[in-house]
Amino acid sequence: MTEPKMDKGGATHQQADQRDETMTTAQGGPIADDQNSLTAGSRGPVLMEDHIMREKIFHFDHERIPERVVHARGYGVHGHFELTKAIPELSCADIFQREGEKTPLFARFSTVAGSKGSFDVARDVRGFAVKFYTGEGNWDLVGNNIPVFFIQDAIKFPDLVHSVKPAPDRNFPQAQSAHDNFWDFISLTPESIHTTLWTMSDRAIPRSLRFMEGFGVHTFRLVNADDKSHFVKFHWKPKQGLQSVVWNEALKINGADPDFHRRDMWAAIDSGDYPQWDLGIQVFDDDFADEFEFDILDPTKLIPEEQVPVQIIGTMTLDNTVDNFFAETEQVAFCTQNIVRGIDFTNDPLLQGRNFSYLDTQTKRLGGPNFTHIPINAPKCPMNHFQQDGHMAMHNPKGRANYEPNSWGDDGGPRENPEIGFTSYSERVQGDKQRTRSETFADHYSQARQFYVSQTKTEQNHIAAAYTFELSKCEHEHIRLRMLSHLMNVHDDLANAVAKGLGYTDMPDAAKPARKPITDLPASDALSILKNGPDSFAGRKLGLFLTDGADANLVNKIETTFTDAGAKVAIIAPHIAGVKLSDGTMKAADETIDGGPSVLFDAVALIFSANAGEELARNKPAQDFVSDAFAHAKFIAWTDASTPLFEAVGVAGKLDDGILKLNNDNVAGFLKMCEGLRYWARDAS
Ligand code: HDD
Repeated sequence: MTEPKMDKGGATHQQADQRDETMTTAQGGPIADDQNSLTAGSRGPVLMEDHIMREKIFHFDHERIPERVVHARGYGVHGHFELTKAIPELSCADIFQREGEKTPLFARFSTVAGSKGSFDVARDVRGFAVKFYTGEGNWDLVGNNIPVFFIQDAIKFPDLVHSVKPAPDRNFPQAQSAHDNFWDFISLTPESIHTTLWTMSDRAIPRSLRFMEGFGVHTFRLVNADDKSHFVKFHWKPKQGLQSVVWNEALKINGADPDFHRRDMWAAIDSGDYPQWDLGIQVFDDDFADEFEFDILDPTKLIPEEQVPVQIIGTMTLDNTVDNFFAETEQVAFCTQNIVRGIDFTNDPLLQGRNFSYLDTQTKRLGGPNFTHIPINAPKCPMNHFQQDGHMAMHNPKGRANYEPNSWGDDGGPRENPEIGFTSYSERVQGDKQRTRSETFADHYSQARQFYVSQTKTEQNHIAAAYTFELSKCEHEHIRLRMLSHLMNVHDDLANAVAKGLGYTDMPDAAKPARKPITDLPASDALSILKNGPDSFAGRKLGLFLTDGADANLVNKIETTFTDAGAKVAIIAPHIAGVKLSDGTMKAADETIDGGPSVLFDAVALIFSANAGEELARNKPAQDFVSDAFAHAKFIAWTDASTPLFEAVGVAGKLDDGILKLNNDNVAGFLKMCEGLRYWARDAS
């Protein structure tokens, strides 16, 4: 017999060499016929003794495990973290000691509210969870793409999640917050208002998982070898820059490609365009914590980067897709309590509750306490303990000792090690046992206002439009008005814009704040997406719409110019077989007009032969291609042949500086324009 083979997904196969290619039962028995059940005669009943068919169907019946109660729809990929700045003075964590050292990791991005089969570009928070397989055990940084959270205390989490998920009687709406239950809960929970500013912003509809930030949200501790502690907040900064889509576009993307984000991640890694994020830390001490306007234990607040700068200490590179989605992405079990020596918790009540919840949920989801034996969850450093048995035990110690202390000497198994073992930071704790929320958590509007004033006008408009959209989906007026009463405490402009959008002329009374909001917090540029976009089109995608006879020189020049700049070019054509260019060469298509609407691309170019324009002007998907690109403020390149199509959709009279008539000499100029990603002046008008 050969040694058992272990694949990445964790299956072990004990197969004789000569049977490597032979299909077997799970018991290893070779199968002669996998097409037909065993029957009594060719038209007779199926026999109970058909152990092959019964085993196969039995296993199929058990293929599903409970989906995550939140963050069910996710996409995981492998990568590594490279330390660029050692921080031994701050933390003795092994991962932070040696510059240039790489630590393997697994990252899973997710939406929160939708079920596993929902669509990718829902308006939602995105999960941003990273499992570092460090030399001293696994560290899970289970964050989001938004630095604040809806609630301050974990005891409210089931209510928050119930409110956003489909209502229990009708089981809709799926994967969205635009409904009464959600806004009813939010409007009765003022601590959530700040986070809704973020979820109503374009942060909640990212263009790609590659183009969003990540945040550890809570304040954690870094502890050095002398047991000196600093507070820390963790940040992930995408090297690709920030970018989101607009709401009308998101709605259409979900129809055109419900897998938009996962396909984008898969394609980027598959083509060697590995996404990268810098890991940043905001480090501060007790003095800062005492002076700061808000409580650093309150997860509904952030610390502006202008107040505590983000120091970059390393880079995460995602460079490998999974071999098996179930084995890796589904079975990965993140737990906030997975920390390592040198990192510690704080008393943030949300974090403390999470530390209970994740272990509990993994036990249920993965069926028992041995989920740490599954390869994706197992540490990659040595692991020795006396935990034993249970469902699916796969690491079973040899020998007699399964307890300690014991006196079996060298055969006695693992021993404690005070030198490198985990010790908790010895924070002084005292107080009365009670159920109260600290007074220092009571300001719910100031940072919401700060977020709003930090946005560009375009982004402010999008926020107001999003509240208007969501509240318009609420059937009950008292819920809409209650939300308006909160927005009045955030900013008059926002409240007035939403009231106007909803069609109200009389404003309700403003909600009574638990603590008077601070109205003069300075704007923080770091909070805006548009102020932090990339200055290149690299990693973005041009939709190149062609017909037979399109100018070969121009087409080839566009392709080379954009791909040389690190962008992708997708060819859209009337037929999937492609088009014959003016020089007689064939150009294969990636999409047809029906399957490749402009919402799937960051910018578009229309290169038609002279006689194709009239026909396309009567083609509805072609019309939508142009009118959507125009409505979504995209840069558009065209030639004369597009004129009838422009006329058909009313764009001909509105040519603006985001629309460029293309020739062989200005392709580079078009690329330069596209580096702006969107022509926002059109959006405003
Ligand atoms: Fe959570 C999953 C992030 C609050 C309970 N959470 C989950 C995931 C992410 C987050 C990224 C998906 C992990 C993966 O990809 O498998 N959660 C957050 C953040 C929070 C937060 C950033 C606030 C700062 N979560 C939170 C609270 C509770 C939970 C307060 C419970 C009291 N979260 C869970 C969970 C999940 C989960 C039920 C569902 C599936 C899972 O854990 O593995 O335990």
